[in-house]
Amino acid sequence: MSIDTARYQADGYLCVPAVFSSTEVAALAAEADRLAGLSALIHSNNLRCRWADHVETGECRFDCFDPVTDLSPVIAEATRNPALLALLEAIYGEPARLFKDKLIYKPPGAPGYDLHQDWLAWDGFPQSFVTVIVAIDAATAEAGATEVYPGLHKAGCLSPADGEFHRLKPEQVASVAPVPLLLAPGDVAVFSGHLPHRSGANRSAHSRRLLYLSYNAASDGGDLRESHYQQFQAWLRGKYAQFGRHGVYFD
Ligand SMILES: O=C(O)CCC(=O)C(=O)O
Repeated sequence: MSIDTARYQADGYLCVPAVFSSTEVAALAAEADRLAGLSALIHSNNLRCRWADHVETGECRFDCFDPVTDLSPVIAEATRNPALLALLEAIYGEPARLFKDKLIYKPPGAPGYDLHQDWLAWDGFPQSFVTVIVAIDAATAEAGATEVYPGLHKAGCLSPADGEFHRLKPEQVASVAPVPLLLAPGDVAVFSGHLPHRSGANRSAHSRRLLYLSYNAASDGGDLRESHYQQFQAWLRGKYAQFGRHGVYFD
């Protein structure tokens, strides 16, 4: 696999086809189905579950597990895929460490994601943070593929560095045309934590299941996943409490 790291540095993202075989993709799809059936786990008070309203009916539906690797040895194994780790090592010039792991289902009618950067101004949040998308289903424009703004990662953090999550304004990316990350099952995309991105709704008839795996360079904090999730869940508890929701838990 040849990895165009110069292109990654210039654009802030890279797509690599067929990193996962069709057999591996089939195993990931079966795992995604199995996890979607864990009805005792999928609860609005469970901090690992995220929800989104259907764009037409307004129905609130399950959208994402965050984290997911502790539920699934198959998905945990995918985060250690040798070709994926080689891609990250080429970008970093050193080994990568898993920081965060999400499985986004985005069923038909699910809304898109507002324009944002993934990097957050939290204590210890690694500068080397990148996100890897592993396509389980095809990410098409109709299904709401993630769209990135090439080169704008070079501007660094475009929001106040106050520890809050910020949506970006369209005028902050107006100088650049967005590029949809169109992926076939098994393809991978990697993008910088500072690369602005968004997505549209899923207007197709099929779910658009993608793994969103984030990593940091080993020398930039080492193994941070556990401390990240402690920090993230404390932050979530605070947000829920602001809305009077005190019965939340992590399971
Ligand atoms: O799944 C999508 O459409 C976008 C997800 C995203 O931008 C994110 O999780 O940061």
